[in-house]
Amino acid sequence: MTKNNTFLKDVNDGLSQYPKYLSSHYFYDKNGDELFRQIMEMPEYYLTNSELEIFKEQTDSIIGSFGLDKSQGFELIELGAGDGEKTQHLLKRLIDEDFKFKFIPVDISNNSLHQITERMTDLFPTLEIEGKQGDYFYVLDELFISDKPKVILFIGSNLGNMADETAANFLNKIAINMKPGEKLLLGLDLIKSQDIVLPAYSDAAGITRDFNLNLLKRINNELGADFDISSFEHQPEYTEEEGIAKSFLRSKKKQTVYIKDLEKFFEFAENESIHTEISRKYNDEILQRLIATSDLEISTKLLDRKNYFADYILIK
Ligand code: AVJ
Repeated sequence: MTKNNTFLKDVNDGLSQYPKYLSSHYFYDKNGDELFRQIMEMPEYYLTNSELEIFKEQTDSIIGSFGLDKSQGFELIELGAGDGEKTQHLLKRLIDEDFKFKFIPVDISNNSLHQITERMTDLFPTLEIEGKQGDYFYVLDELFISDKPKVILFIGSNLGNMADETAANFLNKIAINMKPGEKLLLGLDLIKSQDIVLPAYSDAAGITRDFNLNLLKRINNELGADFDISSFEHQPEYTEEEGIAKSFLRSKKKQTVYIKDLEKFFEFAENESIHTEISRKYNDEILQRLIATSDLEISTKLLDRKNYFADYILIK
């Protein structure tokens, strides 16, 4: 099936079920990539700065936790690399300290991959870099073909977009590919109070709103739908008890939407919402539960000064 057919099928399935659902996976077209970059610069979106602080100020602890031998080459694989803002601090220190390694950023977006490759090549002319385009869920096996030692980075709390069962399966899939002693650096946003988390998903400038609504624009543009964007509203939810930020698109009125490529109408009741995203927040117990059936163990945990975010180093 072609990529657009998968999109078409997922949209059909998601809008035919109750409650309606669309995967946050589809946020990231060219426009969505740009909006997410802007979200990361919003003052309310603390995740980026918290993890950036860890990468800047605890670089030596991160590298120490990898337990690498300088004389031996290794591959540094970053899943969902994005713009590399945080990773550049790690790369710089590894290069300064004379580690021999190849950097392999993996991203679904060719656009992001191109930008990160350009950025890192500019910053570090001697860096060996080889990007890999694809959904990390599916390209994982191909990344482990070489027998070079590996360090895997999966940062930015990207895991949080997966339901716990999917996350556990994914971590297990990574673990199966790792060799004993190899490390996975997993960056996770921590459970904390609503007054901190909720604004991160409802910034005052409205970028997160546009990011969520962009999904409907994409369906209009790519599948010939007639969503009236202005009659839908971004609706974020979070409680500390549950620890999961959720985003919805709420229909402000009763309306019908036509999707040409499906030759089908979809009805929306007033206030009916489409569930579009989960952003799970974590603590040690939840992570322990996710890795319980894999061969991974927590070896190090690094926190930012506010204790908002954690980079866990997991060892197989
Ligand atoms: C890229 C998955 C970490 O869930 O916090 C940001 C995406 N969604 N604002 C997150 C996102 C709305 C982000 N991750």
